[in-house]
Amino acid sequence: MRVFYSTLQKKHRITEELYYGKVTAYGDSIERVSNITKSLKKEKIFDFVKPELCPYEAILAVHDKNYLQFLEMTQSLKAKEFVAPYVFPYDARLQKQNPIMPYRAGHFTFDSGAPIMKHTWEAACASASNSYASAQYLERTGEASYALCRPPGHHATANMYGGYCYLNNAAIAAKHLTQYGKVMIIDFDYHHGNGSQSIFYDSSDVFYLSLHAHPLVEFPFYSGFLEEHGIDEGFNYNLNVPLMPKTSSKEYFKNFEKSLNFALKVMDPDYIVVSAGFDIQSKDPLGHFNMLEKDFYKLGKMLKTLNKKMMFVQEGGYLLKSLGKNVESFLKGYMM
Ligand code: SP5
Ligand code: ZN
Repeated sequence: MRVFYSTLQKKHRITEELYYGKVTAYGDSIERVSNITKSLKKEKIFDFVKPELCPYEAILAVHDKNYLQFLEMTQSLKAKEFVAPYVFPYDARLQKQNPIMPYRAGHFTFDSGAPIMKHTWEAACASASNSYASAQYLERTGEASYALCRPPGHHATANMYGGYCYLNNAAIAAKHLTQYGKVMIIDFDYHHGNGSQSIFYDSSDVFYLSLHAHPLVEFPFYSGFLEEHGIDEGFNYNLNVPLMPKTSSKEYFKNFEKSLNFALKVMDPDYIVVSAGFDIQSKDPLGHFNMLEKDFYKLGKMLKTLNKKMMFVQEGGYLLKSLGKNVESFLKGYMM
């Protein structure tokens, strides 16, 4: 299987995040990618490819122009500078005044846990180039591939970053594929993909299905509830399955199969983009589900039985000890 990955992604190096007012270690460390590449490179069945930089238009198809201008501008930060807003707009009418300035970054984020540094934009573009390349490859060859995206993407909305995400990699891939057919996003990250949901909330071109920890008790708190079904054209094209922390793998699979069957009755997609978050693994520092290596294998196998054109986009997953092995197990489950 092809793995799209670029070393430029490691230029986004953040050490700390603000969490409940306290400075803690940044969850999206560069070791996450090293860990995954190490596991996959041991196997001859994975073929690493550095993608071309994806066209600006492909990003613009998902994100607002002034948001992208803001992100681009942060390249002029000094080597050790970070953008981390502490003030957030409380009135939409006040937001319009020249928001493209570091001290008005609160305009473009919902979260104080995702700082920006000099190379964030470059790394985010490299990361999005993986999923774009996967989408192109899927459309041209029908072959599945794995986009080793980091920074991840599913929390990024059209005009806001947060949850370690700046550009929505899965949405960029899905949007590209809508030119060729109907698309379903299946998101199994521990956290709800509020960005992916919001980007396609009023559209029936992309069905968004997500299983995640209940937003009453987990990040991103303000979205991911069962009642969110989509609006206008997109009504019924959004399905959230919030599950309580400590949900067993057995219960998880039951919910997965049930919700997937329901989604497939609403839409028979030509393409499936899987937002693969491995923070559902047992003992993940950010997650409280209990998926083991063998469960990821089973999950991959189950997706294979759908017999659809499919691609995989890396999202979360923070337990370094297991991350690489679980990614490998999941992809092997799909391949074998
Ligand atoms: C892509 C993805 O999985 N994003 C998750 C973002 C969650 N952000 C809040 C997590 C804060 C964790 N840091 C504190 C560790 C406490 N043990
Ligand atoms: Zn997550």
